[in-house]
Amino acid sequence: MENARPRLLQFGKMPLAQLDIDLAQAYDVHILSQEADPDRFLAEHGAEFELAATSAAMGLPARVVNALPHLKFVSSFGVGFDALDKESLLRRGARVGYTPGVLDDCVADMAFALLLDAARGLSESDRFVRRGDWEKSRFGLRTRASGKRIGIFGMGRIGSTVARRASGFDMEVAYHNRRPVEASPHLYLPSLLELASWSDFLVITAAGGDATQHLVNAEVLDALGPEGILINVARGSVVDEAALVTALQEQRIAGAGLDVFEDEPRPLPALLQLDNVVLAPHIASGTNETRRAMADLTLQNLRQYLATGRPLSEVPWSAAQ
Ligand code: 8YV
Repeated sequence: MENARPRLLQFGKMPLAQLDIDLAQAYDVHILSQEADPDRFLAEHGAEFELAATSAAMGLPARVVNALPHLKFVSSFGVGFDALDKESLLRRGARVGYTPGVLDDCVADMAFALLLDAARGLSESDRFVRRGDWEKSRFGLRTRASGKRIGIFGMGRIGSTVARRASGFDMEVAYHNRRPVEASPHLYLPSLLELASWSDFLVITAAGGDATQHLVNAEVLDALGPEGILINVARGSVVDEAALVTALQEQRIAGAGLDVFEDEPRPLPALLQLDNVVLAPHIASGTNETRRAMADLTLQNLRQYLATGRPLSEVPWSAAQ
């Protein structure tokens, strides 16, 4: 029965080891990154694959799509699809599945973890205690979070989950989005600059990609101002990281909490020197429960594509929509 399993090109190892096992059980999997010479493997075997699997972090570059002339479906583990090469996938006519909806809670939790940490200096205070500084001095006073204004850039599923968390902290909520969200009860501000000026905390939950590249720039950070705190759980590309470093160094904003960076896993070295920023290694969806739910949807998308020709969750620009 070995050969009855559909062939699947997996771009690399998945962010959940069990998913590698699950995929290998259901499919005749070849992991491209584990081939001694991936380019040669693609040249020799690329035409044998109709199915591929990847993650939001790994993405799928044009170089790989172009080497898979019969590619029909890609199942991607993650909600972001900015690293999947849209042009080559559209040209190929391949459909693309992804995993929205199942990670909103954990990503919103992480936004609040970073927000509270950046406001109250939790990570910094941990370093303070471990260094033995408590016996020598008092930890400085920090910023209150509850009751403050939270500005959400990107009012999609994750943004609105952040807004729900904010109500538990008695915060005022406003947002900016390409267009107002009809069902949203919150204040819509028509520009990111206005949102930043209005906010005590500016939380980024907008999708990455060309449309949002560096939208959070020096001007937006100055609008957020010296009491303001920036939180990013979306994509590093949305923020001009060099401008952020300067704003933090010059204390033109009060602080930041970042789960994502322009060049992962390499945050700008200057960030590592600053105490007014909390850094996390892109772990917002990184709980056992959520990663399992993402894995299940990745598998379900493959199964459903094979059964019906359409996955359960398909990226908005996926072929023939
Ligand atoms: C993933 C993410 O953990 O879903 C996304 O778009 O960025 C994260 O949830 C990561 O990209 C897994 O590949």
